[in-house]
Amino acid sequence: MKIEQHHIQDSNNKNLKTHQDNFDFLSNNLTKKGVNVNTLIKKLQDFQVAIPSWALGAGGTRFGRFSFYGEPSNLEQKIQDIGIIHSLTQTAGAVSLHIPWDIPEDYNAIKELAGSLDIKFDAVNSNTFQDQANAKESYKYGSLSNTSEAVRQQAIQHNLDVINIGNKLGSKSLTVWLADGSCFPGQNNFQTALQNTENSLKDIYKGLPNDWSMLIEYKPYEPNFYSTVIQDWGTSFMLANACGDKAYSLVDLGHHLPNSNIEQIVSILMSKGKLGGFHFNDSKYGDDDLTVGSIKPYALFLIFNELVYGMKNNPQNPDLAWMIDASHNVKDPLEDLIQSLEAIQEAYAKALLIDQDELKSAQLNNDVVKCQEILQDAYRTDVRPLLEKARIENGGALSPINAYRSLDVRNGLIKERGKNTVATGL
Ligand code: LRH
Ligand code: MN
Ligand code: MN
Repeated sequence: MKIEQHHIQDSNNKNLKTHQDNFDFLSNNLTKKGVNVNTLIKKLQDFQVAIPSWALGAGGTRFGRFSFYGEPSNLEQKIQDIGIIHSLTQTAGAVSLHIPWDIPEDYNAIKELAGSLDIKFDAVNSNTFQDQANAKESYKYGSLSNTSEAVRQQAIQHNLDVINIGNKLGSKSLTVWLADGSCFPGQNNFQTALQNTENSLKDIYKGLPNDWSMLIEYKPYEPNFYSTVIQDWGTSFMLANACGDKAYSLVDLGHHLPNSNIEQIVSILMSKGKLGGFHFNDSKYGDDDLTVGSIKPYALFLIFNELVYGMKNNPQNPDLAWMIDASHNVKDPLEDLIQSLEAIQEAYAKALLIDQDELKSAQLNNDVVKCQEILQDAYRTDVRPLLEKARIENGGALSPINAYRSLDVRNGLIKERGKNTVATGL
């Protein structure tokens, strides 16, 4: 199923007048405040977020999984689904593959398909948290940190294979997330586990092409519930420094203990030039992988404030690999992703509205009230007409969710693929 331009135009035409009125009102107000609306719209248009290949089927928990039917059953169909999201939102111009869940069979065909849908291949993700069929060694007690040299070698080789796969597709970064850790006190020697991990990462790093980066993701717990080897940003930062200039930390919003100040982490990593990637989601308790902005939209805005500041003031930090890492059990996965993309763009637009010079002078005057007013004035602005304008100028939908529903996309997919599809992955 492919969404044609005229489908989108037809659905836009119904609400174009209301959009234009809302846009004019907002644009006038912002211009009076000194905001360059065109520059802002261009920034929104340039901000593209990768969709992970594992988020296109209905997610599950270990208690069950409920299908929405018509889900993709191979990589080609997954890329087609991203094409649908991208044509409506104009924000999902990249895919992030998880290997071995999504190894391309025909590289040229996959590249051609992605190219025709304006989709790039972003970071490739390795997987040493599950045993693969016919694997010689088991990751039951860890991968890059394992006490067994043979297991570590297998995990290192897997990462090198993933780089090779990504290279054929045009990816430029490898994301490493390890489940390694321990479930009970005494099970692991913390120092040995960390040292083994550092040595293994250095071996992978040696195989990294010059124009690639290695992104090291951290997470405090799960699936190990007593200790995790790369538990926090400090450990990730330490390992990235040990590997070299092309290694960076990756922040996944769900990978923090409750009430962590994620915006401060983002800010410090950027000031050190070591924030390489970002996984968006939201959570109430842990790594819940809920729709971005569904629980703590103000926290997301504060994080974007630091990202915007860092992107402007920290040339030592590279361009970031942005990805949504969310999938849910009770929503149509494509609608879920559309909502996440909207929340990301909204938080970004609001952060761009913050008058950084005014904020700086209020900070220098220790005018705490003014500082808060500046942030909250931006946060309280309804920026949706800006998002709409950015989208429709690029051929996207005024309201991606409404268009998705009025075009009856899910039923179209069910007709095409049938009811019994099973997505691979989590
Ligand atoms: C781990 C994680 C990591 C994995 C993905 C499936 O919790 O965030 O990024 O690759 O989920
Ligand atoms: Mn993640
Ligand atoms: Mn996660």
